[in-house]
Amino acid sequence: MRTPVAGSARLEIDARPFVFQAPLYATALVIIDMQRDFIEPGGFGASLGNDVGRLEPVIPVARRMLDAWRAFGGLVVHTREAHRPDLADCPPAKRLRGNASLRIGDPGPMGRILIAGEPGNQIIDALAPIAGELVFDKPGKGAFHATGLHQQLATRGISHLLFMGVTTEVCVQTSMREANDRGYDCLLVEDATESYFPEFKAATLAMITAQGAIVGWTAASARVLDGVHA
Ligand code: TIU
Repeated sequence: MRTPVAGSARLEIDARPFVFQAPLYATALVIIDMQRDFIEPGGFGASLGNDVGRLEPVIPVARRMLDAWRAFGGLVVHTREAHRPDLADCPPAKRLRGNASLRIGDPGPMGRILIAGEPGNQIIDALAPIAGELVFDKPGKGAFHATGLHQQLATRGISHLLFMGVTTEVCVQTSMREANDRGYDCLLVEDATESYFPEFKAATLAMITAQGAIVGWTAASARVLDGVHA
């Protein structure tokens, strides 16, 4: 279970483009879509023609961040990109887009692609949620679209979000922009997020922090952990 965080614990992170400050009790760690569908062969990411091995280096970094955040007693939120088995929450435009070898809902080696409850839809073992953490199935790329995330964060007094997960320029960036528009201060942990396309990751980090943190902040995981003053 989540242990109550001390009221005086705070973050002061040496981030880009400038320092990111927040009370620990008002900050949640949001882990986007670290599910087998994107990270292992035979899932949605691979069906789109991507080299899923590119995402692997993120796993130990995300695990270190998660272990530390749990030890600090901070709120943890996990998301999964997931659709209902009847696909009622999957717009045909999403299902039919592109030239995937397997489409959402098709049977694959890890069960039906991107369907809630299937083996491929599970968060990888290294980052599996524990009691007291929030888990949201999201039908869109953004974590706030058609989920109760905003309300759940509001009832817990959360105003600041640390983002990790995959993929940087798709579900992570979309979620961070949604959060920014809802009034959260957001920081993306640079080495705990990855893309199938390195140039897209670099561009995302740059555009988030440009124009005086127009979308938010970024920092390496070591800077984030150095910046927690419990
Ligand atoms: N295709 C791709 O890069 N990403 C997704 O489809 N979903 C997420 O980013 N989770």
